[in-house]
Amino acid sequence: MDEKEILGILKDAVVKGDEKLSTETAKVAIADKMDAYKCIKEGLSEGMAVISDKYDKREVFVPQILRSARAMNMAVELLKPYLKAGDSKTSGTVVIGVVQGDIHDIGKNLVKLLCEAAGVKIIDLGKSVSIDKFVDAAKESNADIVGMSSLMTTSMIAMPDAIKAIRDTLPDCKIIIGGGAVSQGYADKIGADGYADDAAKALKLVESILEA
Ligand code: B1M
Repeated sequence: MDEKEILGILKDAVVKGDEKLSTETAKVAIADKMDAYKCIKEGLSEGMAVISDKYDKREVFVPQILRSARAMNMAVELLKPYLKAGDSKTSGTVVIGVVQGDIHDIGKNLVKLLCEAAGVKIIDLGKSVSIDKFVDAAKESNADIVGMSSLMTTSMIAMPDAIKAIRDTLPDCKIIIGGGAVSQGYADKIGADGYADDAAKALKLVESILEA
């Protein structure tokens, strides 16, 4: 199998929600010494994008989406140790979580994965995180950055209050946001320090803030 074929099968495995196929193919990719990040971005994530689109069009429903997410996550777990740390000399602490009322954590987990692979310390608060929890974790860890993710219009509205509460406690802490519900325009509007629309850009953003 060549690289293109492997990426195609990883993508299909996620679309089909086939965890056996996704994990077996991830093992082949590892044995072939393929770039683990490429497998995640150009294989598994592409599959997640296809199934997400089908979900939006009501062509598939929650059970299929959950199977796809599982097929993706299990393959990601196998690929994780092979992610290159890159050339980054960045050090710093980032508190990350999905805002309250929102349990969509697939994208946040990808951001976390890339940042950790680059050597950034991540404190992951998980999903549906309250403002108090963000503030407490940022304070306890003296975080350089707090990253908030939102996939829902009903959860993104917690972000302005969270930004205010974090700034009141830690004025030097930078706040970045991401996730399908938000945009650069929204980040500007609520006074966030940065926005990224994918995990690779989120890592670049984190690195640029930590290096500044
Ligand atoms: Co639901 N869901 N969901 N869902 N779900 C959406 C988000 C939705 C847009 C679908 C739709 O209706 N078209 C819609 C929200 C509508 C809105 O608010 N306007 C929706 C809804 C309504 C719901 C429920 C309410 C459905 C119901 O129960 N009736 C329910 C909500 C539960 C809750 O949160 N309280 C629900 C549940 C679920 C599942 C559990 C089935 C599952 C989540 C599983 C999980 O995450 N563990 C799910 C999924 C998978 C989706 C879709 C299909 C896919 C989301 C996803 O994982 N994308 C989504 C539709 C869609 O997006 N087209 C949808 C892949 C992921 C890699 O992308 O998260 O955008 P994303 O992350 C990217 C970037 O955004 C960025 O980097 C990532 C990687 O490149 N990024 C950051 C993310 N976070 C970042 C943070 C950063 C920087 C960059 O800095 C901090």
